[in-house]
Amino acid sequence: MAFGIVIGPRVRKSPFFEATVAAGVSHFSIYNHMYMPVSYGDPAAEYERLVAGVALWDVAAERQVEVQGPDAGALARYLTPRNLESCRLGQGKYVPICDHDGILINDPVLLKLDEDRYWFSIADSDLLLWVKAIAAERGFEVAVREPDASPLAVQGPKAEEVVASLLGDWVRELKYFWFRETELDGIPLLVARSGWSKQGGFELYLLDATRGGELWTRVEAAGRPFGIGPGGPNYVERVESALLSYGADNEPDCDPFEMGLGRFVDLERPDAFVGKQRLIERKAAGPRRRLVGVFIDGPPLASNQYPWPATVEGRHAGTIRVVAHSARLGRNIGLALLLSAHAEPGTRVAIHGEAGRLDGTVTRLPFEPSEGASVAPLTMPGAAAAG
Ligand code: THG
Repeated sequence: MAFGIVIGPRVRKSPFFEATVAAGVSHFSIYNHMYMPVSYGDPAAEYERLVAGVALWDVAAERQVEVQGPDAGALARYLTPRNLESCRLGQGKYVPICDHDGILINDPVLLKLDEDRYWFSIADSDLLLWVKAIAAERGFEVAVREPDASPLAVQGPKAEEVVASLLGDWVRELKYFWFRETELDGIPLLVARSGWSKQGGFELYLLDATRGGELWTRVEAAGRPFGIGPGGPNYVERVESALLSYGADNEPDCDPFEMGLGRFVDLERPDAFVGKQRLIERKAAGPRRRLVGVFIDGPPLASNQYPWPATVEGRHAGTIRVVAHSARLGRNIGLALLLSAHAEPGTRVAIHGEAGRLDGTVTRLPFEPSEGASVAPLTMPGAAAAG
């Protein structure tokens, strides 16, 4: 393609921007009004580092929405249908956020920093505006703001070695989604065991935006013996792992049940939360659509012209949101948002991509390697070279 994108002040730069340019970034996406690196020009190597080594990602675009004050906990509970009773200080939780109609409007990670201070580490929608409005309209006594916090992800099976060599062996004890504040030679950080892949790893939230270059350099140096290299949220791995990409996988009117997030919605909670009544009705009615997997026949596929329409027996059945060629599964896979009647595993769908018709088979998520191809299980990363 012969076009580019203008870099200007309206879209924000991450504190790691210069470091990523120096590291050879080739492609940015735009996420939360910020440039987010997604590739350094060698997708196969970037995938391989993630599943068999260790990768360094600038995910500062995962912006934080801070709520602080006597009503912070009450506001956090009011904002999500998830039950937060078990959320301890130092713990993170994946929390769908819905509007009053029960529609999914973001799917952040919530971090409980203190009894009166929480962060929502947000996906790509303007949650800050929403939280400010709900807090003010409901009279919650809180301050809502965007703190100076910019995650840098270290992902992959060797991430623990890298982060332990950088920060100490205590990081090995951090449980999934838990975090701790620390510093690295005076660079203030929050370290969490989390990240948008199923390969394991950490997110180092930089708490001083003036020190992005320094932190990047330190992590790269600590990672060098382990073969660290730059990357970004990896679209092939995330399709294989079926990690939800808000805005890509959903339509603007999808609810959490349709998106497979029903397990994070607690309708038995006695207290009020945004969208509760409509979520109760939606649950009772059953999902109109469902996010499912599809195995797509034919040679390796890629596209940048989503979504693709899908039909069953000539009739509209929904859309294919994203496709990828999975070397580990030895086949093309995709995520599809299909009308429930056509979302049963085994359903054959016709897919209408820009290069013509393709055929696929619906499968449940996460993808099961046993259904079809004879390949290594997904829990053994690196078993197959990335194509
Ligand atoms: N890390 C941080 N902030 C984020 C993301 C992140 N903000 C944006 C985006 N990612 C939020 N969306 C997700 C989606 C999925 C997961 C995390 C954030 C995730 N899901 C696991 C799963 O679905 O299997 C586990 C969920 C659970 O069981 O609690 O990890 O990545 N800081």
